[in-house]
Amino acid sequence: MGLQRHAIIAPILIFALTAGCGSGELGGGMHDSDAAAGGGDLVAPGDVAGTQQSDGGAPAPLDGTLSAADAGGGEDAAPATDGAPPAPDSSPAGADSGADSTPPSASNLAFEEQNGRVVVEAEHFFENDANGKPRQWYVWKPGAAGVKPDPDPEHTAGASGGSYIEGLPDTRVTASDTLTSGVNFFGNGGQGPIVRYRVWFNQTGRYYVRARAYSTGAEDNGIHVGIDGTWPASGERIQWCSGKNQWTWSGAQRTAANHCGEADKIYLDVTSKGLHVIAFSMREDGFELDRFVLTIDKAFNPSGAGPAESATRKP
Ligand SMILES: [Ca+2]
Ligand SMILES: [Ca+2]
Ligand SMILES: [Ca+2]
Repeated sequence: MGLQRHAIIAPILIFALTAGCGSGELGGGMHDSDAAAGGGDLVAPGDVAGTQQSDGGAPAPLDGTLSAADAGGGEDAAPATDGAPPAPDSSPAGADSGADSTPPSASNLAFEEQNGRVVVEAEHFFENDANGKPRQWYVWKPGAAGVKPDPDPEHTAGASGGSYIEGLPDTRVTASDTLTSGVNFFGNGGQGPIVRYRVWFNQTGRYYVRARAYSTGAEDNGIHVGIDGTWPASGERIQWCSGKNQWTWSGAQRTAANHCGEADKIYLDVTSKGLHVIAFSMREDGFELDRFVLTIDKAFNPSGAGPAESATRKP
């Protein structure tokens, strides 16, 4: 219970999650400190696994309900469906207002890119896929119970829409904790649990990715991004080093030359107009994602909560 009670019990924006809520993972092993991420074997037996998600008794569980879609995927998943699917809502969520728009998960609605930019709340994915791993993306809302183990409290207070997603449980908190590839660390895009978003592009081009995350340590600060089921090298290892203990934007890529990330190296090439699926996959457990922006303007770097969320449309 620790977590939940800290939060501002303000409006319990429970937008019934439906199809998916999960949160995810942060996978990355080799981070700052990390030791080797190597391809280890999936050790971590049962302890870890998503088993924790539904710890009985806990009040208001993180609504990490798995999306019906991926229910079959991971063993861990035991969906805790709590609620009926929300009605699709195209109204953009207020950027900093704390307003919460209904996730378009129950429909085919896609966030629409306009003027070279699209902004999406991380909690508004249409699909939450554990990808067969003992980690899962969960949606945080004020007062949620959380999933253990997880060393830090919730951070809904400063999150846009009062909500964000996190990869849990988090068993690798410091570099001294065991790194188990495939369990609490996923070195490449697409290996770990995935959350997917529908985006409609009106123009093709190279879109730079800026994501807003909350890192409290050295093993919860990396994630991968991909498009249409592919995980290009330019989408691997988005990294956060500075801006600890607060919501911070990054579009930097962790490289051998700079473990803290090289600016503007994270991007996705959109080669056709229309509907595409943007996805984030866990690199390190304990990673927290609030929202993301795709922009053709390389010089654009969001501040604060960033621009208002993009409107949705039918594909
Ligand atoms: Ca945490
Ligand atoms: Ca971790
Ligand atoms: Ca958010």
